[in-house]
Amino acid sequence: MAERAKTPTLEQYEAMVTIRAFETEAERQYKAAKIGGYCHLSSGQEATTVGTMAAMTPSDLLVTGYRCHGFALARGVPASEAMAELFGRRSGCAGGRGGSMHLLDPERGFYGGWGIVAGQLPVATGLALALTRRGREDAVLCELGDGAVNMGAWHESLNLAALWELPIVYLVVNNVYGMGTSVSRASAEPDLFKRAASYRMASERVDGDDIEAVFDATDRLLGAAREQRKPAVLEAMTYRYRGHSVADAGTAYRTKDEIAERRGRDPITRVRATLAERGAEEAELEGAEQRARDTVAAAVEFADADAEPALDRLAAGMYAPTSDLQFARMKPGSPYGEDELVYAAGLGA
Ligand SMILES: Cc1ncc(C[n+]2csc(CCOP(=O)(O)OP(=O)(O)O)c2C)c(N)n1
Ligand SMILES: [Mg+2]
Repeated sequence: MAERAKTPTLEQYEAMVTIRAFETEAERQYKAAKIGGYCHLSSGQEATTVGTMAAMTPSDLLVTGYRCHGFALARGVPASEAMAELFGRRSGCAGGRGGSMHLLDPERGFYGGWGIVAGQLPVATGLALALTRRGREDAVLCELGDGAVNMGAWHESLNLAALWELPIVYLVVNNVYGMGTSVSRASAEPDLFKRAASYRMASERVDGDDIEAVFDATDRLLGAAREQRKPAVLEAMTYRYRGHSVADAGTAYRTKDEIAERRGRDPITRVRATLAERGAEEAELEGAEQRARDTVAAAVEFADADAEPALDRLAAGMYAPTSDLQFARMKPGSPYGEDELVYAAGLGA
């Protein structure tokens, strides 16, 4: 395999700045009513996002929760297609029918964007099983929040992944809070990575604002997943600057001092300083920043000009092509169906 450039690279810096600019613009567009539904921003978490994505190969698979804009961008989804999805437009990466929480791009190995807390874990675990059944030497990276580790699906998924030796890394993005409850108030074992021990699974914690540390840990764990089918948990310690969603000011459950203190050790500023120390010219860094702004401005222009999805696409992709058979089996009188419609009978119809 070709030697990879040392992290952080200028490209990774540009990716981080692009994510920050994208999120800032998404909030603005939401408040201008161009974006509907929910919208969760990841500003502050860019080192975790870009560092983990840099360790994935093109044929690895990615599954995330709903705070997914940054992951989609870092995985290679064009900003125009991600923004069009937020706008609910037809060129959006989910056809304009998923919105902010359900970004999707299977061709780039990105299987969503999931709105139900921990709902992505069984899906990701199943994908890892599919990889082994098909004899592929790839791995799944499944992102989840600190709030998802108290859900049943977490335990069920980790148990099976360990038992069946599945090639999967569960990335717990610990940004200190769920919607408004801190990890220390929600988790009896607040060192979340330690919970993997219940399943005899490898796990570690990393400074999620240190892109080199994030990349190294993810690279190592994904490597073990691919080559030795060793699943793992990686807990990345980071912080979200904005509220839980754009509807939350984010100040009712944490102090302004705390937010200011975290902003004071911003991961993007850290990467900029590292690159400068290693010899990057100011003009190169500013060039990356300008390209990021241009990319996001063009994405908004693209999304705004794009059409809404056609009405007849509303149910497209909901059922597999074999679903006619499935429904025929459920019809009254079929071997698997009811003789009469139970509901209607119950109602005396
Ligand atoms: C099953 C389920 N319960 C509740 C919710 C509402 N909800 C959305 S996000 C969230 C908190 C999740 O926090 P965390 O996992 O830490 O992720 P973060 O938002 O910090 O990225 C909750 C309770 C949901 N979407 N799904
Ligand atoms: Mg959280």
